[in-house]
Amino acid sequence: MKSKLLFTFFLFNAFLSMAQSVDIRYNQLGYFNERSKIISLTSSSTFAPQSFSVLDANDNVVLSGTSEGLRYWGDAQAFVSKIDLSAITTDGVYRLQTNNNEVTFNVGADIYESLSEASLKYYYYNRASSAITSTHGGVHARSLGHADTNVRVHSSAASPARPTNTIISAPKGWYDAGDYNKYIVNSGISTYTLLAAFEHFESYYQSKTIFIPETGGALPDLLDEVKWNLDWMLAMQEPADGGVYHKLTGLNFSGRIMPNQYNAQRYVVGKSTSATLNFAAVMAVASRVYADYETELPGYSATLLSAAEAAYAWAEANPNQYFSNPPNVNTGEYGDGNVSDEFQWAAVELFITTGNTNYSNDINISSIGNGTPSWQYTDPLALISILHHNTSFSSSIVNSASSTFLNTANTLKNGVESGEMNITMGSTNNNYVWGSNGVAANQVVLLIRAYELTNDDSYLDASYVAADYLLGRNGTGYSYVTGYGDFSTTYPHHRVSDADGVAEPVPGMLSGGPNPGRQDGCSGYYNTSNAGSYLDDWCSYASNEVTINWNAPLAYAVNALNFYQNGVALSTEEFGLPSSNTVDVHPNPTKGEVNISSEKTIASVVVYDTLGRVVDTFTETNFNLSDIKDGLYFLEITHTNNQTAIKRLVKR
Ligand code: G3I
Ligand code: 9MR
Repeated sequence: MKSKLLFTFFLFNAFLSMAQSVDIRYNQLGYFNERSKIISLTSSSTFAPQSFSVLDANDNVVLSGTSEGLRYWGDAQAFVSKIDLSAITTDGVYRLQTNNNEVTFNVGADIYESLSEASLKYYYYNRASSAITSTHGGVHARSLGHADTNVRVHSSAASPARPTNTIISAPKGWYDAGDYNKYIVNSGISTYTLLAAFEHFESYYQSKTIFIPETGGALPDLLDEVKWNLDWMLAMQEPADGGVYHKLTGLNFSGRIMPNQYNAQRYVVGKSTSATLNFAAVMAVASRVYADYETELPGYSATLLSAAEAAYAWAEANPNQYFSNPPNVNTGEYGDGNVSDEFQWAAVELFITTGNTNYSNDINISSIGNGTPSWQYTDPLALISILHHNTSFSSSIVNSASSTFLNTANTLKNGVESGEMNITMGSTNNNYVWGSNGVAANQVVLLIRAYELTNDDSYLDASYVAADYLLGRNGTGYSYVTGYGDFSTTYPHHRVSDADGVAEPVPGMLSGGPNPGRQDGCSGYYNTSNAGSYLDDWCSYASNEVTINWNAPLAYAVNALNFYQNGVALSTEEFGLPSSNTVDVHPNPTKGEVNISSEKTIASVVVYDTLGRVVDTFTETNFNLSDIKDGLYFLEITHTNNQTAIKRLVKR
């Protein structure tokens, strides 16, 4: 009898462990207190709805229920069931228990604070021509690699002014990725994305510090970091004709060594229309951003603009010089046989910066497509810039850009709200490519832009939920960001992280992610599905490399989500004052003009920025803030009876 009982007990346990194949996929950094909190359960076979409980730090059950109906997620060849924990709005550490499984998750307001810094700091770690100091790099300090002051002109790039083997100097810039090469088109979209982040959230980036050697200087840190790459890009333009070299690389990829150990001759290779137009667009954006820093960087903005204009002229004269690797060059190709999108993007940026009709005449709005941007497909960048700088364009251009843009954003939002996995990925074609996590990160950026365009909070909520994908709620359960999450990418195809003798990889790097192409031929992939073709191993350069163009949308997204939520979190308690719904501030968002109405008489209004600094003080109820930076502010409105109300105000 006893042994029969024991047997039943073993059987029961065996059953339990079989049933334990239902995985909990969740955002391993946490969930924002005021936003949706979606958890996904997945298994390769069908499973019954799971009952769940959420326990707080004192083991009190704060929520319980049953997971939603089972759905089949084709991209992962898996079954999924959703748990919605949005009802939990109190900050804290919680445990989610399902039938056979348990995870711990955070709820708070500063969920992305640290990642917002690390995702940007990655660019410092990836600097060419610089030592990484222990002051600024800690355990990841390293010696200088690649001065790049002795670079040869490859025969593919020779010109009358610079024949083959001419020595040029093109220092600085960021290493592209896990390799030590520098490629214009990929640098370009990365630089654009970071500059766009600055343009779109200027007040936030004014004070954002990432502890680089330039911190504390005259420029915001982000602009110092971006300048490191712009300076290199400028050196990639041939002064005699305005054409831009496609890349600066060795003839082959290096071995698994540190940058200072890699001394192979470097070359500038080929000139291409795609690189030259990409350069023109980025330099035009940079010129208008750095124009505000003329005192600090005299002449820099003008230098950037003339580089942009010379590049555009070269591309017009050489409209189809497509790049492919010359026979003896085996580094990344970044080829592109269609440059109509690069033409539109460059014309748009040059027009915004100069107002010159030569550029607007080249814009054909109906030819500009939507979708997710990439190093190869830049139309969506043109749409983003048109919509942010809408006052530079006619209403018919803006309306057309807006409906084209929202078409994509709505598809993405629909994927988040109604798809099997509540993610953007897969909802538009061909998302699971080499660098699919870059696609996912860019899709979060698109949702954020849709929110800014429409003021419709459902886009913002979707962008928070969509970001879960990168941090664990996905087809493998990995947080794809090094150093962040309980189960995160640890062995990226990143030569520095591999060769530096430090066990931990450089933090804050977004891995390439699932890629069913699996071109590296490595064994041990999680599985072979679209969303599962991932391998956390050095071997897997096709799914586990890190790059500047994938980290840029990550940085854009987590910084924006950090910015919005901190605004909410600061709210009234920050000032120890009551809020009020009887006081109305309008318009809100505003371009400058502010009207305040209240049932009682107002004595004064103090305007604070998000760091709590006083920006301005008024005694009137109608005033103008057009001279302050775009961003989030708090108005402390004091009445003559000393009653005070706090109101949020968005300036844009
Ligand atoms: O252009 C075709 C498209 O027409 C077709 O529909 C599609 C089908 O999958 O393929 C497209 O080509 C892909 C191309 O990227 C453009 O998206 C290739 O299959 C794909 O293999 C190629 O991957 C690129 C990879 O280099 C190999 O060339 C990645 O986008 C690119 O991010 C990656 O970049 C490397 C650099 O070369 C070197 N440095 C590291 C970096 C990241 O791994
Ligand atoms: O290490 C290279 C990686 O940085 C590139 O993105 C990738 C692109 O093709 O190529 C990697 O190099 C591999 C090469 O292409 C084939 N042999 C193995 C190399 C990696 O060890």
